[in-house]
Amino acid sequence: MAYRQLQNYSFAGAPQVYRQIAPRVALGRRTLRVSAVAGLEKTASVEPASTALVPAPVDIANKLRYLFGRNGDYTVTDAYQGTAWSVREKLIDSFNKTHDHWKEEDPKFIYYLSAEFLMGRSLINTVYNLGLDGEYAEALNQLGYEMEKVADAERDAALGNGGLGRLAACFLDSMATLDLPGWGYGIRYKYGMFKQALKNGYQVELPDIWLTKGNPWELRRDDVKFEVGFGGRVERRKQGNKEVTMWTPSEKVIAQAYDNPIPGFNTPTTSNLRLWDAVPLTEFDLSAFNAGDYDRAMLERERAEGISAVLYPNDSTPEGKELRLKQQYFFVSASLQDVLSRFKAVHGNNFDLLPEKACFQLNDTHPTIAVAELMRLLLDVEGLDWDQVWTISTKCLNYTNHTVMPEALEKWPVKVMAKMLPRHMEIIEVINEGWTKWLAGHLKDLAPEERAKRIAAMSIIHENPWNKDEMLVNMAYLAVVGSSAVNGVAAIHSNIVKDEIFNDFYQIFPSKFQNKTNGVTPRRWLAWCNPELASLITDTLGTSEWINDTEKLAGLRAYASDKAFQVKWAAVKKAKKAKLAELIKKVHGDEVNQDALFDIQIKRIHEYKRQYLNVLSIIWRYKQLKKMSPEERKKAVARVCVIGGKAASAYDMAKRIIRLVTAVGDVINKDPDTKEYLRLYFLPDYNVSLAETIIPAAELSQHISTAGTEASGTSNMKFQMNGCLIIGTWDGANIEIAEETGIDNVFVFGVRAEEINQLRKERKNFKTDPRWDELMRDIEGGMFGDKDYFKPLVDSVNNMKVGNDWFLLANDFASYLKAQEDVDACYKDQSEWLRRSIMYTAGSGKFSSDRTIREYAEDIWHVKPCRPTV
Ligand code: NBG
Repeated sequence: MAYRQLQNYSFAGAPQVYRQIAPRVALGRRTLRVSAVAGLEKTASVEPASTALVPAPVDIANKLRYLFGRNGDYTVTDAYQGTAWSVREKLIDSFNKTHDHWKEEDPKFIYYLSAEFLMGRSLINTVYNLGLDGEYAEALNQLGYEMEKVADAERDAALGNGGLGRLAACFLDSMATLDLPGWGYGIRYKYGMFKQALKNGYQVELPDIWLTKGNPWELRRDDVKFEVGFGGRVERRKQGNKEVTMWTPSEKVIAQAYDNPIPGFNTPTTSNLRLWDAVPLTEFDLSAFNAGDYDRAMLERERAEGISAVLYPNDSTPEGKELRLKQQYFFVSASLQDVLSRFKAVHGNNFDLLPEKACFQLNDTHPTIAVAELMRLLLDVEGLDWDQVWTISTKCLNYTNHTVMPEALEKWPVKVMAKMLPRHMEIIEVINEGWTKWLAGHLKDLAPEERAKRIAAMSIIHENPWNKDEMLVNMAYLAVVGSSAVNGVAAIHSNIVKDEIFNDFYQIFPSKFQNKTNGVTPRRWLAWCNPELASLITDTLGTSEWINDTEKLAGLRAYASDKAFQVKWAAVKKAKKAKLAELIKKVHGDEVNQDALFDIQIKRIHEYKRQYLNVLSIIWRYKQLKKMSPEERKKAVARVCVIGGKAASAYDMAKRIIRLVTAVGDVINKDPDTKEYLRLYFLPDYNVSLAETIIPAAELSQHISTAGTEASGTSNMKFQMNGCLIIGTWDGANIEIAEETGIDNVFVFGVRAEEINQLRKERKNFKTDPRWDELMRDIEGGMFGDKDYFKPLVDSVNNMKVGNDWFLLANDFASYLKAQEDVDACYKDQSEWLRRSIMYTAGSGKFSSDRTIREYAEDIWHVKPCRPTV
């Protein structure tokens, strides 16, 4: 590429002062191996020396000296920083090789659009995935550090709320591991998921300031920026005999790209998560500053930065917050512009080819504005015709539904949308007009009244059922109409999607609907977080191939009843329990009985997930223990119960549940009669890293949602992989886990999804169990203090004049206690318990996200592996 062009490319739009120094800097760049991703041609005449040539300990010391000014006397955080910045270079080498190859091959790409990516920590995952673990562990040893401790100094990247965001992270790992050309696209939130602390047993939320020490795992792409506009007006002008639409936004920001390389395991492929940061169009309003108006001078910066500042916690309350829509449009627009600009660089304006080169997966409704934005870019910016654009767009887009909770199926008031995105609102109106017209034709055989009813029920724009004066845009309907494929995330959930949530649509387009049962990466969730179990499995199977091919775990079934193997299996679990005990000691100051059954429930706090039901059973256990003689108690199964999870800041009932957990724990853990036999701890600030410590140590885990409410669950799969038994309802992926593990090995209880509607209607007349009544009286009567605070919680499930026990805790209570008794009986027979535990891991092959991603690639994306040559 000519030098001038390079100069223009890199510095277009840069302030004058930078242009003056451009020649020097640009010359400097010529010596670099410039990545294909940035859209630059290679100009390299000199190859930089790879850090692979520098021994790792020296490289770590170099990084500390030249990046941080440290000269010996390192802290653990230093050791982490030096290691991470050193590993980063190897990651970038792999990233560049992959992207050079992909640029050459020009395969079809999958773009995973998600408002959340819950990545957790990167160091361990990166060194293991790149096969550098031995080298860096040794290097750290030479510097006097242990890899595990050093890795602990990393802050979690918590750019997600829970399951949906973590799923996106697992998917990226699998896409890279399977050599699938694909990127994630999202938002680089400055503040991730809030940090949770406890104050007197109540949740308090603190900001997650995760970028203060820099982020070695990202690369800012100064040459990848796009303008994103909001508000303003739409005009039409004649151009020749064509009418063109012009949208003039009243506000504009810049989306600045940051790349986060994603290493695959056992492959040279390193793919990418591109996150967008919002920055102002102009740095600073100098005229306002000169006039002494400092506030105004800063205003644009603040307004822009506000867009990518915080991750929204997923509240149970309906969201109507404009900023959230702004965030959604911001990242979707930048991502689509980015993809189209790369497409055009190779294929010019041959947009009919787009569906063969790109497809987009909408992770829930959050990125659904993509339907209108892709239309707008192709119509208004590229000048294509409506019909052509609609065909292209629907071929490129697919939508995954992740929840049946009506409050999470986003609907935006037409007024809000029209003000913020006037052109998109027009486009959605035209889509809806075409859609409802088409429907009228399709349903022509129905009686007029019935037809009108069906059309109204399927209209993308509809009345707010709670406010007749307000019209809403139903984002899920927009996604269904505007996509090629729609999928649920577990078999039962996909059936609910077809039979209930989108049944009208399913009847019309049955082949559009699919199931893709979730999965989790066996790297992070078994091999890297439980290396002891991983090496036992590898030794036993005689191969580590199971890490890429989890179906091979089935080979463990042959050892499930083998006593010698059970002893080894038990020893690993014991070691992991000791680690969790250490953590409990650190947080709560208590020693726990490490021979007790470790019983865990970790997930977001939500009424449908029923942590409350778990607490009720713990109180019941406590009361039984209290009644026993010391001799009888010795025969009881001791339990250490752990509950962890965050409550959305505005979710009042969830916060009360947390307080109930801590209040019950305060009583139980101090009681000298029972504390040997029962403990309950709330572990604050549940996040990915905490899960990596807790899950390997768990013996029993609780997945006890009301049947039909948990779309899939993914922690259930992580527990299963780590040989943890499950007590659960017939819900989400529990069902498939039970099928793979052997249903008799799972403690299943509770009513079935098909019964729920009827039972809800009859709940008022349901005859509650006497034990339930007793517990309600205990909590209401102040057995755990805070009685006024707990009153609404009791009322929500027990006072039918106030709450309606929507999640049917009372209906499942008795069968839950029975299942808990079965757990105790089984635990007393350690050999049987261990047999089951082994059967869980052996049956977890299906739940690798590699399997899930392979299915998406084959059935929805039609994207093929493209592996760089080493
Ligand atoms: C969650 C569901 C889980 C599911 C994950 C991943 C949202 C909106 N949904 O059951 O509650 O496992 O998505 O699919 O976070």
